[in-house]
Amino acid sequence: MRIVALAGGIGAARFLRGLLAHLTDSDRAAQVTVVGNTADDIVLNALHVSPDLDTVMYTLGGGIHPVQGWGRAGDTRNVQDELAAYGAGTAWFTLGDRDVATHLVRTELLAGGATLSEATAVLCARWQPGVRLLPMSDDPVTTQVTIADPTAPGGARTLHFQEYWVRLGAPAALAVTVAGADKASPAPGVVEAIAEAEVILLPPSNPVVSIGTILAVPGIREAVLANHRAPVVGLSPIVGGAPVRGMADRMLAAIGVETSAAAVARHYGARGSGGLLDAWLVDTVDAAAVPALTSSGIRTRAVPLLMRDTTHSAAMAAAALDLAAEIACR
Ligand code: FO1
Repeated sequence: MRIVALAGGIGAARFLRGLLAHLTDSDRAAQVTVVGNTADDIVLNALHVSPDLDTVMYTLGGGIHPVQGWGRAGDTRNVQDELAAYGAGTAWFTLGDRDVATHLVRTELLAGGATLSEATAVLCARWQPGVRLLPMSDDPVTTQVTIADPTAPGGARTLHFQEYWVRLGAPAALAVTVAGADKASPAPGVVEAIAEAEVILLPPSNPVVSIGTILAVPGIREAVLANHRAPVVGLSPIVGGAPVRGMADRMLAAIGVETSAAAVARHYGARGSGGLLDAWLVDTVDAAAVPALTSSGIRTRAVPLLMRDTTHSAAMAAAALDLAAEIACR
């Protein structure tokens, strides 16, 4: 079975780990292609960091820092400390020593003319994540967030997403822009993978700065909509009115969407009325949303969505694929 997932960072990576576990247990031959968000990418000390690609690669490859959900397990911070001693680091963004090696390899490849896709393939050759990991684009796309700042001209300031999220802790946001998206193209293989998919999954990632940024690359949303054979099944990143992790509530507020499992589903839209979703999984605490969403054309089911361990995320993946199978047999 050909599965495509549009993936952001930690939530998506943990879900994908469950998906692969479920596919193995159920002995279902499947090729999983992950289209990874690159709008979080940042260049620091001349190193190109791709947080969402690395989180998927490390998580599925067995190298992730298990508590942080980003960076490498067992990492140290000697480079970070030495940079600080030179007054040359970015203290608010931690690059562990092992993680730096990943960015050195990626940056060296890019400097030699490789594309981000080519560099990602080289890194994945080591990590063997068990999925085909494709950047959403090889072109520069950057999420920027505008916040109120009385000291700034016009009373507002626009920041790189990482500075907004990591340095400032994601205060209330006025706007989110995906710089460069309009000039970007889908990376090689992305449109083809979506076109040939038998199931398309939207894991529990941030609807605005992970899934939204992927869909902002011209051609990607269109490819999903054009594939009428593949059920599109999403899993809510919002449980009981709050994001399971991260700052999705502030990002949703910035685009005028309520922070609820139902509102995010409506934001993605029902396939029947020009939107993306055939089906949507909400957590059991949000079961009250099931009837209205289902009658709006999005087949909805309530299942536990908290990924405490791989058993939970595998069960979520099973529920998503079961829903997809139900729809495919429609
Ligand atoms: N997140 C933090 O909260 N603090 C950090 O210092 C930090 C460093 C970092 C380094 C490499 C990397 O791949 C990710 C890192 N992240 C850090 C997480 C990152 O902000 C998020 O993974 C995504 O960009 C949002 O999902």
